[in-house]
Amino acid sequence: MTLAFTIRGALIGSCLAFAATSVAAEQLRGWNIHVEDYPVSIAMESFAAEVAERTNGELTAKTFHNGVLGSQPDAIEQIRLGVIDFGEFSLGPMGTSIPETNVVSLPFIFPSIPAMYEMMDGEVGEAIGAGMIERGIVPLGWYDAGARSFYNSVRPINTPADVEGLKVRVMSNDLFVSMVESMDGNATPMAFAEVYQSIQTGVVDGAENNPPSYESTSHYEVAPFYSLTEHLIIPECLCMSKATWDKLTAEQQEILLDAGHNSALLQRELWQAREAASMEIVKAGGTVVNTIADKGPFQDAMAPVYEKFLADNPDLADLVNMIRDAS
Ligand code: BDP
Repeated sequence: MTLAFTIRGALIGSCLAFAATSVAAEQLRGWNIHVEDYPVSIAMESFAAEVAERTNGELTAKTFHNGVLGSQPDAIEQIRLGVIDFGEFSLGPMGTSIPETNVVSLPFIFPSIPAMYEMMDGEVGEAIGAGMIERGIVPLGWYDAGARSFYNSVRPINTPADVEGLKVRVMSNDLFVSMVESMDGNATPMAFAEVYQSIQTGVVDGAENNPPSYESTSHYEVAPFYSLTEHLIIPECLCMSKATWDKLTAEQQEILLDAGHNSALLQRELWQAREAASMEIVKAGGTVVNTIADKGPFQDAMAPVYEKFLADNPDLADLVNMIRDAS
């Protein structure tokens, strides 16, 4: 099953029915939190170029990189309202407004990154996409964000006990707070842009992220212990505001879906190279990287996170099981 095909599956009966018959030339405004040479950013530029070319300039797309249009939680609300037309988001902070996206924020839910791709390109992605569409966000392509690991300025983490007492910044979503608290750490939800200074000034001891974000934000300069727990594999999404989407013609919608699909393929390829390059940069910068000999104790420590999530969201148990059974 191809990615564009499954997203079309989620769209059938909802968005495609709302196509306009004609629109005036329009420039779409796009949100991106990352620096310009980041894999996400390059793929968004390629998306914009394809859209402009294939609509003969009738539809253009301008991406505002570096988070200049605001923090991610705010941008997610703005895209739902149609204030921002498109953007590239982690499904992590989407969980507070779109419950289905929360299943991919459960620690260790995907056994590997290839398994995540396969599931997001199939039924799991379709179910999550349907939840997003219902709440005003149309997914155009699933992007890779690798696996997130802990880093801090105090000590390497080898077991859950090493997290005890550490002040850890998390993305804004209660799931990540309970993830850290289940290891007796202190979790602080905070905007991405504030993390560097907060580590530097000791407001927090560290955070958790994938190698490209750890490197591109220079967090490694202030939190030089990077422990490869790989506890979260959270896919990302190039998405469109449904309010904007509904104003486009069916032909334009098809072009956006295709361009979104193509940009995702490019982004996934760029991601692999950037991950390796980022690891080299942080090591050369003096980061102490450690692998985790046994991730079992970390996985076991997450039992209360799953229990609470399933108790609070019984209707999402099927989706959680769909991922677990496919693993
Ligand atoms: C990065 C994601 C970005 C998040 C950031 C974070 O690509 O969308 O905002 O993590 O931790 O990996 O806030």
